[in-house]
Amino acid sequence: MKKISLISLLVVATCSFAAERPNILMIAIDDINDWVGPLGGHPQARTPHLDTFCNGGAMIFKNAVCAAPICGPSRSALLSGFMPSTSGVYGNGHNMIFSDVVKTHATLPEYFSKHGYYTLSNGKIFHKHGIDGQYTDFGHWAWDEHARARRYVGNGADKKKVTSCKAGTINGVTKPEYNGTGKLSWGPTQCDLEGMVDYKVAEWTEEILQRDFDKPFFIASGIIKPHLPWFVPQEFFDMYDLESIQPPEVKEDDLADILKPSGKPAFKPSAEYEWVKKQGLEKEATRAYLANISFADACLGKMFQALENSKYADNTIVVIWGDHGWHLGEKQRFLKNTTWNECAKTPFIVKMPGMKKPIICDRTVSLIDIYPTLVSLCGLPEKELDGLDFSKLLQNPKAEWTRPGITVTQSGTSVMGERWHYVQQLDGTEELYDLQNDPMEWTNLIKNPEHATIAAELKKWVPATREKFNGPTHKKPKKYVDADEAPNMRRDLSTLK
Ligand SMILES: [Ca+2]
Ligand SMILES: [Ca+2]
Repeated sequence: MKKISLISLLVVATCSFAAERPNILMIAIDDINDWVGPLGGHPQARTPHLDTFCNGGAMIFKNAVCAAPICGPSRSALLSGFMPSTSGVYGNGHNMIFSDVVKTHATLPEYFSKHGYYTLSNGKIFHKHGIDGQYTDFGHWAWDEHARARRYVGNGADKKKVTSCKAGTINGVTKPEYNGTGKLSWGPTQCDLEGMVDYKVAEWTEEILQRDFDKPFFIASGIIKPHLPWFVPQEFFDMYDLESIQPPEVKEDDLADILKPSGKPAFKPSAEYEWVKKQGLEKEATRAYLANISFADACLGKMFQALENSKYADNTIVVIWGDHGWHLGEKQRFLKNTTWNECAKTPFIVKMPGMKKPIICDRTVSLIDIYPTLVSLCGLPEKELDGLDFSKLLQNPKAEWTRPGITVTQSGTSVMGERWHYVQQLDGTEELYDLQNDPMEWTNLIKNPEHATIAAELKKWVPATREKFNGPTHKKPKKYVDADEAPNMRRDLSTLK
């Protein structure tokens, strides 16, 4: 008898509560660093829509980090709620559905489904994986409704204007001396804004926001740019004057003070960096990345407008995150997957209903904290996860916060404090930077005795153990199928914690 009455009480409580629960619009942006207006990472970055959105009321986390500085592991950590060191997901080849801890725990969207939300996604939210070389796992199994904007031919580059390191092509001209190794490529697309996949995701978001829902919703919309290749419509390249573009300042001997315990240099310049330098393309590369960010911003603008025009404008929490940062020459490299500032830090912005002005928060939150925080903000049952609930920071950005931001790679750990940044590689290489006086991380202070205490304090946060990944190796399928053709992998939510 007692059991029945408890259940009926819970049902009543859940129903009356459901009406007051906020909706969630979560927007992911792939490979975006802090070159956006609200973060000020590049003085020339133009993100008018994000600027307006933040000026209208949002919290901007200036020192937010990713759990891992590359797509798959970063997203897996955010969506599972478990750090790479807990799940064993360190690389893009590691599919979290084979991780022991993820097998028994609901992912973020599954947990919201399980507790009365209707969940929907489009675009890149989960990292896609091939299974057995046969079919594609888009993470579609985690959502009540999953759509996937399809690729269009016009999303490709205009061949007459493309630049590609591997193809040895610069501004449409191919010569043997242009050849390089690496992944950089950019240029205008054949289609305009309306033809782009990311714009289709924004249009889908707009349509969804016109629907009626009988439950609170959790919408996740994923923007792929500024992920390579940097192919966006010409109008976004035209927003920037090439001659006056300012590439990041690079110190040519920057890596000389990062030594392995053996005394040998721990890092060397990357192939992409050498190619850009040799070809004198610093300005072009910087402009291409900025153009891609402005394109992503245009897609964001469409979604912001759609939310504002909808009946959900006043009861929806908006969460915007980039999955990790990106190098554009700093530390003599391009791309991602490093433990430095440029890569570990990532844009992270939260708008709560009722926020009316931009609020800066300096606390070192992590994307791993999104899951427990949304659970708390939406009144779902508390769940044990690796992240911390930062909802108190949304009330008071100066509230106490003792944990640094921790970022784990296959080969090292970054421990980000508000001022000090400690980095350790598995081979024993260590770094310490004073971000207040040296934001570019040019001077490694690890050998400086007066900083030994601060280094030792931060070092305590390096994960003591690292789970190994036990799942099968990623096998790329012959063809990535569209989500609606992918097999049904939906999990029984009642069996998941
Ligand atoms: Ca990414
Ligand atoms: Ca240095």
